[in-house]
Amino acid sequence: MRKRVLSTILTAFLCTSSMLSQQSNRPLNLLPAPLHIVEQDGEFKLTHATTLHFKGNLSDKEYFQTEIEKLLGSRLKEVKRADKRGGVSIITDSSLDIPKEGYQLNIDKHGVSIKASDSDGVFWAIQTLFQLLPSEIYSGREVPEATLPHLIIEDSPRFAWRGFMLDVSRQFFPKEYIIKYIDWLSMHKMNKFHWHLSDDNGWRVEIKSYPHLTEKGAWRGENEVTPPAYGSGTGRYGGFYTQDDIREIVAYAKQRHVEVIPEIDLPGHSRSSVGAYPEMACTVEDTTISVNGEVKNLLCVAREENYQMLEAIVSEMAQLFPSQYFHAGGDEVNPSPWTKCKKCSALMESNNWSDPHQLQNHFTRRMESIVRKAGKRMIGWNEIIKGGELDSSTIVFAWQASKYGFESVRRGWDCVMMPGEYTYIDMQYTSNERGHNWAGAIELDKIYSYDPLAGETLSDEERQRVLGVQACLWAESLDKPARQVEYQSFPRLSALAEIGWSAQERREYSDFYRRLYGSHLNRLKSAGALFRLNPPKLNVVNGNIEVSSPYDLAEVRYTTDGTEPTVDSPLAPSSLKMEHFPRNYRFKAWYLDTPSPTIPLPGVDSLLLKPEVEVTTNMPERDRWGAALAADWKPNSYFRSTRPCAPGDWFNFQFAEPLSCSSIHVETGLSNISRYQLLDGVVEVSYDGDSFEEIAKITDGSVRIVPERAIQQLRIRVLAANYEPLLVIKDLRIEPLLSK
Ligand code: TNX
Repeated sequence: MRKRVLSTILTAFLCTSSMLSQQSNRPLNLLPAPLHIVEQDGEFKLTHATTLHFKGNLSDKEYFQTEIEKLLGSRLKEVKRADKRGGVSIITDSSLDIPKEGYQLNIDKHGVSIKASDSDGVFWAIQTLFQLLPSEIYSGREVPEATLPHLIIEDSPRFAWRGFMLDVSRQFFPKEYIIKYIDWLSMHKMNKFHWHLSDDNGWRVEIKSYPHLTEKGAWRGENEVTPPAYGSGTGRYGGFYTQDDIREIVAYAKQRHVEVIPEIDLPGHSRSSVGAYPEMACTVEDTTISVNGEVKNLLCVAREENYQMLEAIVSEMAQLFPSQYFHAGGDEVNPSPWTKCKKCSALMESNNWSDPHQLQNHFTRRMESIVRKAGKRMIGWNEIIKGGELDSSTIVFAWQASKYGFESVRRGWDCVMMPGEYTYIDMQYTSNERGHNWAGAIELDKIYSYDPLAGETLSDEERQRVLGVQACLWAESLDKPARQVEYQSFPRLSALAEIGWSAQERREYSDFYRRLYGSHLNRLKSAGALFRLNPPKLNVVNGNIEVSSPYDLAEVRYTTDGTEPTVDSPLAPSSLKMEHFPRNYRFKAWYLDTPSPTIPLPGVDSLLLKPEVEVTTNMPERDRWGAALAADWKPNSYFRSTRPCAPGDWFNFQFAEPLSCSSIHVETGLSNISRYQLLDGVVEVSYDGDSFEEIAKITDGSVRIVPERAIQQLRIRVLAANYEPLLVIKDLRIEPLLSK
């Protein structure tokens, strides 16, 4: 038999036919890339007649059989001894010399053999095996038989912590949705689900001893204890998980080898709990606005009853979550209310503290002992290393930068790396897509390029303390469009999975990209996950538009009239002559029926008109965000009111000369996260400089208007409050008259 030692790096190449085929074929396109793989000629057929010899954790057997039954229509017949004529043998044996979570997988004419020294290893081997099967293994649709390629794989993870955090406070995700995520994590060999269960905008875990936390604290709205925010609008918005829900999710995750780590975010980001139990806050009339725009969002750290309450909460949660870890938050505390609070000030004085961070450290130390008493190890966001020492068992989550992780391991604490600029998948992919951007845009190659150990020389011991890596998905901008949460996640989580699992020397972006487009997107699709497809790349050279596809044979379609391309729009050739008004070109790629974002030609913003204009408003202005900023033609400076908008408010643009144009895009609010928008208003124009007529309604932040002739003024008029702390008005985007 011809044997070839192959690295997936050399062999994986894009093969569209395999992407679309029903059978698992080469290239294998395993993701995350395994440590060692030897591909061999030949195939083994998995059929109804294949037997199963299993030694190990019965939950793994049950999982395997259930999934195989969905694929083949029946379970494999179980036998006492491995069937040499062609069976599946799965053996867990702690005396085997196989690293933790690692496995050996052999497929040859005798069948499939999986060996591991622990049950995790068996489960990850099963995930590899599933990637070798037709993608129906993920959709649960039946196929008559499945072929598996002959091969030898030895595999084990680079890091023990391969995590994903989901914020369910800013937006609530129902139980069924969390369950889907658990499946999607486990298919990527990701093993930690960090569940951000409380924040300013909602407390999501039922606590029997403090029922108001969810009865009141889980709901936002006009007359609720937490004000509307992040697209929650005027109605009552929210939800929570009952203790039964939690037990169900935790058990489901356990069977999929995903550990669920709960977080309640304290002592900042506590608007929802303080709203439910106001006595938990300092007794000051506090108007401090937190980074996320909330007031009264801090617990009093000097109120002794708070610690009794937290002890009760933590001990209830400790029963629900078998994980050894408990995340108690600690991020973004603005200590100003503490400095105004008598009790907190007295605590500082009696300890001779001069820095409010010492108050936070006091809180952290108290939480450490509460968490320890409940039998758990505490985790906190990297701010907790500021105010003093910590218990040696505490784990630091480095989110602001890797350097905080490195500092932690040098000071003796374990850390998990999740620097915002690489692993915060709430960031937008590119500057014209939805998402946060405080840590920059994070395209797929950017997240993939992250190496948690790069940039610092660590001793062996320090390196061991870097437990791994995690992606975080904050939910402020996930309210729309539907399933934006998946769009933000995939395929960036696929990249993160590989950072966590694959040896650094096995990682190469173009190889990852080929495996992703060659097979893995198809797996995601079968598993029911929406993903963001890389858009085509465009270049304008000497009047020619050059179009490069995101992957070979991708369908790229385009329009020339500014409308959204559809599957019926013409296919774009790789080079086309520019024959229309540049701003009216739109391009879009498809992967099967999944579209990429729509891309305009680069550089066309420079064609927008910038006429002389005077702006006025009745709304109070603040120095740094005055009305004039809505007419400086700079996209990143704009008007911010100092209060929520109210009926009757107006904002006026008076043009120095009558303005002729083809259209005007009127935009309120921040486009990337759609906050501070006008949700009920009108746009009026004045052709004669005197009388106004309504030309459009604004119900969703922005609108494009097409004036009939030259206009002298444009006015935005507010009809209703926006239930936001303020209103943003951005520069008009004025399109010149069409030449074609
Ligand atoms: C920072 S990350 C936060 C969150 C926000 C996030 C938005 C962290 C510990 N705090 O409250 O949701 O930025 O990206």
